[in-house]
Amino acid sequence: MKIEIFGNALPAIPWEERPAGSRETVWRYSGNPVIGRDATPTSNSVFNSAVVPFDGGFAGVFRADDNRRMMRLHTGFSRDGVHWELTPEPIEFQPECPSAGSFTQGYDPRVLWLEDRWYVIWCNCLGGPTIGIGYTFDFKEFHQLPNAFPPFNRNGVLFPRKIGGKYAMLNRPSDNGHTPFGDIFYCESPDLRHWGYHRPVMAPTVGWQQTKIGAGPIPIETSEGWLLFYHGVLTSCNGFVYSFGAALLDREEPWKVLARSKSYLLAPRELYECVGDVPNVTFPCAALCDAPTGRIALYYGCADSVTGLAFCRADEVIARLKAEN
Ligand code: BMA
Repeated sequence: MKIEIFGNALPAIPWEERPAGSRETVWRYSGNPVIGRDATPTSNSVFNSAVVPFDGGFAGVFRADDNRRMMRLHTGFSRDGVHWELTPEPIEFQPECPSAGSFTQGYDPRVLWLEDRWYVIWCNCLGGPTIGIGYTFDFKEFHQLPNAFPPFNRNGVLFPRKIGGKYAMLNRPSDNGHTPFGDIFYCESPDLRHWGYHRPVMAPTVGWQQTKIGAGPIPIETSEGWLLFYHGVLTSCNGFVYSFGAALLDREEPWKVLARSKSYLLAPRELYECVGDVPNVTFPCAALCDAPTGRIALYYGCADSVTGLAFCRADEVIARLKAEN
């Protein structure tokens, strides 16, 4: 059966075919990492990064921890999605209500087109991690909405359209530290400012996703359901290991999981994924998709130090999910 993807054509998607002899469903770009540590004059590391098609090329919001080890968000631009230039100065958000949502530090951004503008959603700080939401029309001027929740919460991911007449978000209640637990929840809002109707979606299970899970890139709408890539964490003798897999969520009731990875799609294996400021981390925050062909380019943070690119095809990922369920 042909799977339909509800999205735009992106013929210029960065792309490399699966290497000869590989049986992987998700394969890495041969030129990884695509963004190194020194992409801004003061960066210590550039990793969990969010990119979108923009103005005939690509734009993004990048997590760049600086050499004071403060967590900053920077814009970046690229003609081909592979070679990036990051703006040296961090983004300064103009808050709508400073007491309810200002930028202090931020990390793990996601970016999406929703109705009439680009939204940025990230892990903001409010005495502890919470979900920050902002928007831009041009990737120059950024505005900030009130935080979605009080602490502690991470991995806020907006859906790219209203569902049941409401804005919809996945999120992951957490603690103030490195959080040895974590389920994905769904919530909705009439105005992107007031959030409620919280519903559980998925909990950790076993193996690579035994400790905690969190939504990754903005979900991709397909005729089989929302295709969600998500990270899962295993606790080893050496600490956390971040891998990622995928799930299919019901299109109109996304808290219903239709299928879910049992085996990971990508796990830390290459040197740049296993060695860095936090070893053994692969953390996807963005997915470009060319709807007519189903080609997907995933951007993922590697060892909390650099940014990598990986590729897959929607129909192959969905076929694998179905085979595992
Ligand atoms: C999570 C987030 C991510 C990070 C990961 C591994 O809690 O802080 O930014 O990549 O831990 O350190």
